[in-house]
Amino acid sequence: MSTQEQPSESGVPGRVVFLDGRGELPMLEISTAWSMAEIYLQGAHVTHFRKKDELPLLFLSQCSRFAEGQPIRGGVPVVFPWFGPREGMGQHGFARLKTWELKEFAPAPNGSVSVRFRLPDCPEASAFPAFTADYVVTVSETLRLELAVTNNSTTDEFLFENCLHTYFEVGDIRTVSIRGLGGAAYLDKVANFAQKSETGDSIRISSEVDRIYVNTSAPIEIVDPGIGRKIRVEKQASLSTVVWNPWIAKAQQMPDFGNEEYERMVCVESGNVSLNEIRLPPGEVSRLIVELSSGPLQ
Ligand code: TA6
Repeated sequence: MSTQEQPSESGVPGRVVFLDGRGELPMLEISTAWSMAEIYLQGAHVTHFRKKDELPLLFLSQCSRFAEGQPIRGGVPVVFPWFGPREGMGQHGFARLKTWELKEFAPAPNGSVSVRFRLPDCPEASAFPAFTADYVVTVSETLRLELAVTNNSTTDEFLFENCLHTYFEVGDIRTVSIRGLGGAAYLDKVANFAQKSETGDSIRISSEVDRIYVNTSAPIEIVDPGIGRKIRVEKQASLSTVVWNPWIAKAQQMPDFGNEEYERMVCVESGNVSLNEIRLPPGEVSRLIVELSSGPLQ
């Protein structure tokens, strides 16, 4: 285990500790004046973020696996270069299953800590044009995530999907409202991907919900009276928002998810999936940015 500290204006150091986490998987523990975070190198997976005066912002299943090449259930899975199932391949791409390289970490004078990871080359990538995928996590009073994909090909465009598949901790899903998607079109996976339109300004969940909202760049608010918290999801270069709660039956079918855990989580995911697939020209860069913030309900 080793520790790196950097003094800051606030006098409290932004601190990065390297250690072996669950399943002996290497991870970083980051502390700042405002917050704590944990990031596993497998999948560059943020598994924990908590502001000092709040409950954890991210949900992590008590039943999650922590084993090489196995997806972690909760936190922020990095979904790339495809979303959903793919013939003969894993669900949600291979990026979340690889051990990303730690390229740099930069405690800043303002007390925030940024860590940059790079997806190493791997056999699965050979099916795509040459690309570089970097992921920068910035921990402060907010959690800022940036997935930058560069098409290194000089001839071929790079078709891919990206999604930061964020699992949020909530008090009781039955009392939560999700705002910001009023009027947006969506694909309803529970109804065989039927195309629908969101009629209400506020979404409530009382059964399995699995919706891909398309052509929407709107910020989302998760209003949680159970915890007495409002979470804000702001995004850049993202046209898709996915809302998912497995509810009872699906929860019971997932071995790495507790039967009752659907009550304490909701996924609000930001990226470009399905109809919003990215066609990145040669030499261009795609930067998906998501910033998560929270505060008490007014
Ligand atoms: O983003 C929603 C979704 O596509 C759901 O359909 C469900 O499969 C969820 O992702 C979880 O996927 P995972 O591969 O993490 O089990």
